[in-house]
Amino acid sequence: MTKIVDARVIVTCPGRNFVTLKLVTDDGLTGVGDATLNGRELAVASYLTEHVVPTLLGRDATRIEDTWQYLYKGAYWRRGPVTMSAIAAVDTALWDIAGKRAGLPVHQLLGGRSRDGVTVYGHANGADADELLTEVGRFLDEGYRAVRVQCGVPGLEKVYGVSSAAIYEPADAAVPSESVWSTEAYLDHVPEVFRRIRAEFGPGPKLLHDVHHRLTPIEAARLGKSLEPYALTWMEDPVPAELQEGFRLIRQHTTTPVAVGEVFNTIWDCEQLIREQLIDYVRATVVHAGGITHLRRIFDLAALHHVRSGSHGATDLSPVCMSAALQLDISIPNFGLQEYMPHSAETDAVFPHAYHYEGGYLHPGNEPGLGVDIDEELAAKYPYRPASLPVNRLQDGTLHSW
Ligand code: KDG
Ligand code: MG
Repeated sequence: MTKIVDARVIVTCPGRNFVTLKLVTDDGLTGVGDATLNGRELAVASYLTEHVVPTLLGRDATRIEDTWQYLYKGAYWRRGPVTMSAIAAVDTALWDIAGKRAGLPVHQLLGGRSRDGVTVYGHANGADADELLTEVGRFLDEGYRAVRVQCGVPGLEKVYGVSSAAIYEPADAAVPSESVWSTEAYLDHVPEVFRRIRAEFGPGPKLLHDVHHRLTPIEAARLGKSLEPYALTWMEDPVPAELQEGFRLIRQHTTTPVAVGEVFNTIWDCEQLIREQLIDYVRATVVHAGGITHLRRIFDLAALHHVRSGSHGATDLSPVCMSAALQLDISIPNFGLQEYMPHSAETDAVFPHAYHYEGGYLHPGNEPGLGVDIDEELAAKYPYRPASLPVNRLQDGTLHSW
């Protein structure tokens, strides 16, 4: 038995907000877990501080599964992003400690490497198709094999995923900013953008597109059909996924592969999607889906049904989450793709990490544990700043999914 003797919840804003849990054991090991929930950071920090930390002190750090069950079943109130992000942070930190105790990277505890590197996709975007083509070319020159493509839509001032900023950051104001959306303008524009990309770069690059939950199933079916000639690797979040059956309708109409899951927090959010093979990629990730323990459960179920992983990796997931996600990516049999958007230099300095990018792949490194830490002294220099995700309205003012 090795006891947890300290548990610190660290909130820091090196360019954007992150919540990190750091656990310390009586034999001097430390472990870190990401608990960042974009725009709702303090809710998870408070859940951890008030309700979780008091139950951790004195607990056996080697009992990872039991601790997960204790926090999940013991709360009585199951699921939900706040609870599951808090559980994820504890679970991730315990895996980190287990790896350090064994002197092995966590992927060695998960069965070892199933591949040599983790194929990642980058984000190319442009205000118009010309700008976008230049960006796609830049990613391909940097060695990326897969590129997510987002383009401005004529007549719409702001479109999800399109920005001139070097670092992706949608949480742009303390009180949510608002943008205006037209499904008609969007559906009219997107196929031509992909036609131009394939005409310029040929069939080689894997192309992805994020719809960001904005369509109905029949609209998504139409989009998928119109994109079939351009052979996308996936169409992401075509519809909000609360209604899992909604995906059946999309499936009946198009062979464009479907990816979904960045807002999922348990296996129950995707159980039907996976079991009925209504999707091709499940994009849940460590921090929001209950940690390494629970995400591996999701990926194992997915493997039975020909569904691959496609973990979320936006910049609002800290390098701690990325380090943990890479341990799973490199080891599971049904890996698909990993999203990768480099963090700012300030964030990288607060979270020194062993993973690195090379020629289209991320490599988790071979450090014991997760291969990541938080510099607490530096983190303290960046106090929390309120920041919210935007909301989206139709042209007549109706609130729509963002
Ligand atoms: O916090 C929300 C972002 O992580 C999300 O908008 C990013 O859709 C996203 C993606 O695919 O990375
Ligand atoms: Mg997305």
